[in-house]
Amino acid sequence: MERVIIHVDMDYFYAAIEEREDPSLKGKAVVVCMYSNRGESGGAVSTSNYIAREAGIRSAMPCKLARSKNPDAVFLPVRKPFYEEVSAKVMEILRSNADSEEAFEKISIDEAFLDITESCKGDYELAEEIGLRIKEEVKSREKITCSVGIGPNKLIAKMASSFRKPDGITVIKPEDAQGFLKPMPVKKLWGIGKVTEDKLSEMGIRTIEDLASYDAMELISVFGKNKGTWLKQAASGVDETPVKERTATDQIGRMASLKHDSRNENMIFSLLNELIDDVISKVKTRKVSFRSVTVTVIFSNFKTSTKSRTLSHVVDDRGILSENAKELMKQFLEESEMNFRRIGIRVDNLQENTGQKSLFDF
Ligand code: DCP
Ligand code: MG
Ligand code: MG
Repeated sequence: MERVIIHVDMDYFYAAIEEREDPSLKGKAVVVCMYSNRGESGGAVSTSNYIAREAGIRSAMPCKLARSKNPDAVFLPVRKPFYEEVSAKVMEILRSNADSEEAFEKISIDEAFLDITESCKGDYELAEEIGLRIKEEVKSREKITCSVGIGPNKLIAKMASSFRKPDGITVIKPEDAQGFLKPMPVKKLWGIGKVTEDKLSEMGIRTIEDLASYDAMELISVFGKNKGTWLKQAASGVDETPVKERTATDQIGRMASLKHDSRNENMIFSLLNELIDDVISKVKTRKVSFRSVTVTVIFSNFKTSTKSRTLSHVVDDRGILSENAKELMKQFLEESEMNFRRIGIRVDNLQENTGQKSLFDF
């Protein structure tokens, strides 16, 4: 039987929770900000409700800029642990609607895939009923809305859920998948980043249809075998990766002292490189991927400070680890004047590699 997959993404998640908690926010522009340790001026927007988006306020934008776009908006600080609790409740509702416990995959704090092939017996009308039921259940129990996408694979389901937002549902049958993707700009293809988008643009490829009809060998010659093949398949609406929960485990980290307290970059970065090697070799042995990178510095006065980064997807790549770790370390060097005593690096949000290549391995 052909698969039927649902993707659910919560609407303006953090801001929606804040609205729910404080009804006086209803009707106002709400912006949730991640303030840096430099206070309000250094923060970036986590998310905003749809009223705030009308003024052009977007995730990752400096809060200062957001404030200038709508001075009347209500700015609130992120309360991540609380949002995690709400997320856990939502995820339980979603999981209970999948074919089985295992036919469920949470991919971020506010999104998950559900395989519902068995429950709907491959029938898209039944699938839509399940989608509507999920929306209803989330709304009545958690008082927030979500958008649902249904399709023959994860790629189509994911792209369908963002097609009508907020509070939408989009059902794409297998025979409609190509037509659904065709007119979209390539950057909308799930998994395509800015670099790839620019490269494709140079090649004259603008829409997903352009990409789907492009010569596969040409794509392979430009992007290499894995990515070239993936681009061609994804643009044609093909994605065979299974819905499978990746079990989160602990973390992998290493720390070491500098030979003597110092701010010497060569010394710090060469030790950091050794630590990266150690961590990556453990990552490879354990066959896991990670989604966040944390760098710790213990200063000569024993004060400890950490900086983390969450990546857009899970990886087990040395280059990406190294690039992020080095950038974080550079920030430490720029922001502090004190000598470093010890440094550490850690990866977490670990997921077991499924053996099957995911979209993001390319
Ligand atoms: N988030 C963040 N920083 C970003 C992007 C997102 O902190 N740069 C957080 C806040 C979001 C949550 O993750 O509420 C979920 O991200 P989404 O991309 O799903 O965005 P929203 O749920 O906020 O809005 P949408 O209705 O577009 O899904
Ligand atoms: Mg969302
Ligand atoms: Mg999301």
